[in-house]
Parts: sequence; C-alpha cells; structure tokens
Amino acid sequence: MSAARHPDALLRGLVGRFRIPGDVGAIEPYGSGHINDTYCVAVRQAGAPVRYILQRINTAVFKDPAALMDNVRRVTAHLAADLARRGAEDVTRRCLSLVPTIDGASWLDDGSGAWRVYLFIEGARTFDQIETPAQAGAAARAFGEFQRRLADLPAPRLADTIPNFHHTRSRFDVLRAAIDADAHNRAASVREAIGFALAREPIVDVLLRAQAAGTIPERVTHNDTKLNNVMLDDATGEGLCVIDLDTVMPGLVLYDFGDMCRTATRPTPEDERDLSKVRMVPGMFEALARGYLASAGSFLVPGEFDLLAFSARLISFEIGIRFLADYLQGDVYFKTHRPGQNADRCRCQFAMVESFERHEEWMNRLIADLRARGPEAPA
Ligand code: ADP
Ligand code: GN1
Ligand code: MG
Repeated sequence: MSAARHPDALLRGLVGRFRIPGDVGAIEPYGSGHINDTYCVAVRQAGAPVRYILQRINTAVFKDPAALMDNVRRVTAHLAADLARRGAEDVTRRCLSLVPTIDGASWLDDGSGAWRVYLFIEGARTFDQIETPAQAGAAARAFGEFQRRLADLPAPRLADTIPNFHHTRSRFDVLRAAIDADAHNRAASVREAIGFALAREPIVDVLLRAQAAGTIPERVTHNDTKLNNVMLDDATGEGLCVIDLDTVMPGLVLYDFGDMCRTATRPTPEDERDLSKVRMVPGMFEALARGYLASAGSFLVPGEFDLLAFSARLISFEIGIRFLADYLQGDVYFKTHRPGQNADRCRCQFAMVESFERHEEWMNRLIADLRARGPEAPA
C-alpha cells in the first residue's frame, strides 16, 4: 500500500471531536510505521505549545477496532496504575495516555476510519535503525519490563486483535498460496528468495510445537517489538515508553525477543539493498540479551530460555516471508514508498536469518552464561 495523507479539513474536524483544549496549529504526518496513519497535532494552550498524536487505525489490518481499543484502554490503565503505585515520576511519559473524545469514548469512527488520540511523549524519540549497543540494551530492557508489568493484568484474556498473527505455519501457507497464484507475475523476480523460504519450512513449527507440548507458556506480549516501537529518553537514553500497543495480546515472549533481535542488532535500514552490510552485530546482540534478561530473566522458564537465540532466526524469517507474500500479492498490506520495496525488505530479513544461523551457537552460549549468572546481570 502506498502512503497517502488525509485532507487537512478532515483532520481538523477530527481533532475537534477529542478533548483537546486550545488553538490547533499544524497537523503533519509523523513517524515511519508500516500500518497506521499517524499525525502530529500542534496546539497552543494558554500560550504554551503542546503536541498530540492523532492516529487512524488501519481497519483493513485490525478488523475489530472496538476490541482493539478495549485492549489498549485496559493495558494503558494497568501500566499507569502500576507506575503510580510505585511512585514513578512522569507517569504520562512512561506509558501511553489516551485522550478521550468529547463524548468520553476512547476512540471514534467517523466513517473514514477508526481514530484515536494520545498525549505526545516529549523529550524522547524512536529510532528506525540502531546506532549503539546501549540503545539495544535500553530497548530490550523496556520490552522485558513491559512483559513483566503485564503479567498480572486482570482477567478476562485480551482479545486477539489479529488472529494467528505469529502463527508461522499459517504465514508460510499464505506465502505458498501467493507463490502458486503469482497474481502480479512477480515470482520470477524473487526466485532466489522463494527458494530460500521454501528450504526453511522445517523451522516454522518449532515454537508452535513447544507451546502445544506445554514447555513455553502463553503470556501477555507486545508482538511488534521492532526498535521504533519503543521511545528512548533524549537525556538519559533509557527505554522510556513502549508504544504501538495494537498487537498487545496473548502470545509468546519469544515473538518479542525475536523481533527485538531482528531490528535492534542490524546496522542498516529494514529495506537495505546492499546485503553485504546486513548482519547481526555481536556487540548489539550481547547488549540486547543483557538488557532483556535484566528485566525478564526473573520470570522466564527453561523452555523460553532455551529458544531465545532460535527466536531471532525464526521471527526474522517470519517477517521476511510476510514481506515476500505481500510483494507477490501486489503490496496490499505494508505501506511502501517505492516499487520493489517489499522484495528488498524480504531479502534484508533473509540476510538476517543467515547471519543468525551462522551465530546461533555463540548466541546460545552467551544466553546460557547470562542465565547462569542470574537475572541481576548488569545491563
Ligand atoms: P504504526 O502502527 O504505524 O507503526 P505507531 O503507533 O508505531 O504506528 O506510531 C508511529 C510512530 O509515531 C512511532 O514510531 C513514533 O515515532 C511516533 N509516536 C507514536 N506514538 C507516539 C507518542 N505518544 N508520542 C510521541 N511519538 C509517538
Ligand atoms: C509492522 O506497525 P509497525 O510498522 O510497527 C507490522 C509488524 C511487522 C513490521 C515490520 C500490525 O509494524 O508485524 O513486523 O511492520 N505490524 C502489523 O517492520 O502487521
Ligand atoms: Mg509502530
């Protein structure tokens, strides 16, 4: 899907329907997410500049926005209450805060889509590409902390906002159907990537089997832990706030750890075309593993520890086959900014799979070592 912006008048009308006092200034597209339409809204309140995030939830992807927003409301309220209880400073910088509509709802449907507003978290930013090992450690620690804090989210079970989201077998079947249909005559241009994918079919069931066997438990997980879904504090570098909560639902911690590895150990953009640059940087992985285990090491069970390194390879593969299937289907899911971008994204993820395959023994040894030292290993 190619990126497009909404008319200014429509956006201003929407902002007027949320509890946003003050004089509304510019409304500009914001961020580089592949799914939702995100805008930054500048407002002057009694002379002070304040910003908000206005977002259109992609309802082609999230078919039940009411259930999704119910999840987001429960999760943000739980995190805010936990922070307040622990006397944290700046609670509204450390978890997302929904701004209600004039009618007191957490979102609205205006016929053009499902819209919501968050307070803009100031003095922090997201990164599309990792720059230092310290960032990898900070991001991973924040995602681990996020999982830990949601462990006691009261019942009922969160809604599955996208059924089978990380069901790698289903993702593989979708790819196979897309190859067979070849509806846009693109298969020939990605022959090598298709061969790479088909040759790795045996890995797609590993986590599903372990879950079915009961060696890894279902937990509340984020499920989209790419690096640009955590805000790092400008002043301290700390992983301040986990964002993009649309896929927070029951899942496996290994999905989260794997996607952190995919995005926070690779020194290039996600669609890098020079594949000689695409690799897992060991120093980044080490910092990431330390950061994650510093916050999550205390609650992981042996079956989870054992598959952490493998999850990096599996999730890089899973996202790679999703990009490949979307390319074959005509770029209907992920936003693209140029032709062939999804094919490039796929090749880049597959280069990461190869890099993780080469380093898996070393990654396993490092994790075993950190595990032996206990959860308090310094990050
Ligand atoms: P998508 O689902 O499309 O990835 P995100 O919710 O991740 O959408 O938002 C896109 C980007 O907007 C983020 O990567 C981040 O840079 C920025 N962003 C989102 N929410 C906030 C917020 N509350 N404060 C500041 N920036 C935000
Ligand atoms: C999408 O929304 P965003 O850009 O954070 C996608 C993830 C993929 C990721 C690949 C709901 O994440 O699953 O891993 O792109 N989100 C959804 O960059 O499909
Ligand atoms: Mg995002």
